[in-house]
Amino acid sequence: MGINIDQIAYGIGNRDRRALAKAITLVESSKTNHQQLALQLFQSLKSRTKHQAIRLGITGTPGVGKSTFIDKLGVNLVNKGFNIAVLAVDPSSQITGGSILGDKTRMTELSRYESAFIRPLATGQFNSGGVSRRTPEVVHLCELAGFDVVIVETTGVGQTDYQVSLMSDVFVLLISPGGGDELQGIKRGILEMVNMVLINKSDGDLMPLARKTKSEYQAALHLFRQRTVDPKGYPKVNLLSAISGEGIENSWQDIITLCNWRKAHGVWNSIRHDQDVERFQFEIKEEVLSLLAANPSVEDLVSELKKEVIQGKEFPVQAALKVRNYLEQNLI
Ligand SMILES: Nc1nc2c(ncn2[C@@H]2O[C@H](COP(=O)(O)OP(=O)(O)O)[C@@H](O)[C@H]2O)c(=O)[nH]1
Ligand SMILES: [Mg+2]
Repeated sequence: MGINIDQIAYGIGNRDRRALAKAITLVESSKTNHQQLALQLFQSLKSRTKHQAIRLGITGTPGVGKSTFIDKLGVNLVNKGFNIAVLAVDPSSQITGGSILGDKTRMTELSRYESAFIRPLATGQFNSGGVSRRTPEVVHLCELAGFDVVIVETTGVGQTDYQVSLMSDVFVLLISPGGGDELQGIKRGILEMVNMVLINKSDGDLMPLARKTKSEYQAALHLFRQRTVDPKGYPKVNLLSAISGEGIENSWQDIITLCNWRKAHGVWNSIRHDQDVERFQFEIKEEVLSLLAANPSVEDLVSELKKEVIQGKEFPVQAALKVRNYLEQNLI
């Protein structure tokens, strides 16, 4: 396949969806020559634009209403004149091997609009919970392509909440109304990451329970130290009915207030810089590990040591130190 980077960059600048789709495929590719081309593409795009989007991460258990929410919020934003990119994952795609139909159909409204771009996240080697190693670059690509809001939907499997929080300006947790048990079961770490908790399905008979859940979450979040990068009152806890649309505009205003406050207080960019450094460090580890995996003598040593660990002849830490010693003597 002949790939013309200038042509793709030009197409992206002209809002050509096919050019953007091609670019995403390139960025997600693990082939070395594709990675080089992707780098060229980023350089080309960065020389043309400094555009920043609002990057929105949405997490919550399957069935809580994330896709319904994104569909409604997206339509609301498109009607305000914004361009929206959605990078979505369908939990069933892990099982069915890549089909995103479930989610596509659930964003039926939004997908009708010219100014909305909905894309399934690649499933692959690094995939868990729908986030791949290159998803942050895909988000960045959409940003450089001029989208005003880039939304990433994840199911929070494994480490994905953390990863998505690193690629988001605003990280939103959707929960459904439930008793205190719900709060007990929630991973504590996530409450430290989120900027907003939306209690979805706050409608019909669930309304009283939703209000109770709201105060429980407010109380739980109160126990955390006020973040210096957030204004008072954040993380927000709001009631939402994605189906009726009740609470969507209100939550969007809270997102805007948070972003504007951060820009006015000089923390908008510093948060992004911190995220970039984290990502850099993560990538170093990945690169070093793949370098080691590609070295036959290291691989032999590692598989030998693995056996010894299993047989109880080596402690895990001791075995790792042996690998380190080997590297010091032979590679570095
Ligand atoms: N009652 C009610 N049901 C909702 C609401 N939002 C979503 N649902 C329903 O919950 C189910 C799962 O929604 P979906 O958006 O696919 O959840 P996701 O797995 O988190 O993306 C669907 O049947 C929706 O119709 C809501 O605000 N109220
Ligand atoms: Mg979904």
